[in-house]
Amino acid sequence: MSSPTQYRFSFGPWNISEGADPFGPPVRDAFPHEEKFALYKPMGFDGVQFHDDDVVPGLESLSAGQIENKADEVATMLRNQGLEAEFVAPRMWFAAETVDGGYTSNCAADREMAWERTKRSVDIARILGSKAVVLWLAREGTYIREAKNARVAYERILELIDKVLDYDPEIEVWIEPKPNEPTDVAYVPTTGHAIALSRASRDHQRVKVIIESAHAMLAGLDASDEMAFALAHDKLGSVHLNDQNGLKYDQDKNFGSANLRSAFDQVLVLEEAGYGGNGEFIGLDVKAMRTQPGLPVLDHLKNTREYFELLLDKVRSYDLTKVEAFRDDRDYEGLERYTLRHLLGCT
Ligand code: XLS
Ligand code: MG
Repeated sequence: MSSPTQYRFSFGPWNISEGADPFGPPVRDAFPHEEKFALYKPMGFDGVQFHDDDVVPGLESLSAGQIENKADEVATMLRNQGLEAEFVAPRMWFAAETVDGGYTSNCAADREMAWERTKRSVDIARILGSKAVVLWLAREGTYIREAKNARVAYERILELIDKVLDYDPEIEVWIEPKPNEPTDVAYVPTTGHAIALSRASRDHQRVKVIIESAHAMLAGLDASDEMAFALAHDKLGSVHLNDQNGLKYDQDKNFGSANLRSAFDQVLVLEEAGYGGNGEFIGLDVKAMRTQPGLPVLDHLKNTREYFELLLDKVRSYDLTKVEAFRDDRDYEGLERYTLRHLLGCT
C-alpha cells in the first residue's frame, strides 16, 4: 500500500484581517501586509498564493526593472521563511481600464493593458519560482448580456491563454471559474467551461483549473463532482476550499461550516485520486467573519486547516469495503445511514 499523502497547505494574504465590508465600519484594522508572511509557517502553512500586487504593490506605476527588483526581494524573503509561492494571479479587477473586463473589454486599449499586466504576472511568477498564474476572470462577463458579443469574448479569452503559453514555455495557466459576482453573468462559470478552454488551447497540458468550493456551489453544482471532473481530466491545478450557505454573496466561510457532508465528499474525492501526491497544495480561501475583532485575525485559517485534517481522519476510516457492498446491493438508504453515522461518530 502506498504511504498516505502528506498534504501541504496554502492561502493568500488577502485572507488575513481585511477588516472592511461594504455595509459597515471596519471591525478590525488591516494587518501590515509585509508582516503577514511570518505567520504562515507557525500555523502549518507552506505555500503562499499571490496576486501580482501582493508581491509588487503599486506595480502599475513601476518599470519592468523595478518590478523585477521588488519580486527578487520577495523571493529572498520566501526562501528565508521556507515558503513556496504557489501561484501569482493578475489582480485585474481594480484598474480603471478593466471596469468592464480586461481580456473581454470592447476597448482595444483596455485589452492591451490587460495583456501587459498579465505578462508582468508571469514575470513575477517566474522570479518567485511559481509554476502557475491563476486567472480568476472576475470582470470578464457582463451586467446585461447585450453589452458584449459572447462568442467574441470566448475567442478573446482563448487568445489570451495562448499568448501566455507562448510568452513563457513553462508557465501553467490555472483558470478559477466563478458564475457571478462581480459581474451578473460570467463567461467562465464552471469547471467544464474551463476544461473546454484548456482543450482548445495550444498546449492543454499547461492549462488547468483551480476549483473554489463556494464558486461551484454558486453555480448550483456539487463541489466534489467538479473536483472529480477536473481530476478525471488530470487538470486539477489547485483548490480553494471554503463553504457557502446557499445562493448568496460569495461568503468564503470556513470549510465544512455550512455543509459538513459536502466537505467530507470533497476530501474523499481528493484523497481517493491521490491529489497532493505531486506537490499540489490544499489551498484555502476563507475570510474571517464580518463581526470578528482582533489583530491579526487568524483563527478561521487555523480552524479550517484543522477541519480538513479531521475530515481526512473520517475519510481514511470510511470503510470502502462496506461502501462497495452497499453499492452492489444498490442499498443507498443503507449507504447513507452508514455515512451519516460515520460522520456523527457512531461506531
Ligand atoms: C476569488 C479568488 C481570487 C483568486 C486569485 O475568489 O480567490 O482571489 O484566487 O485571483
Ligand atoms: Mg478563490
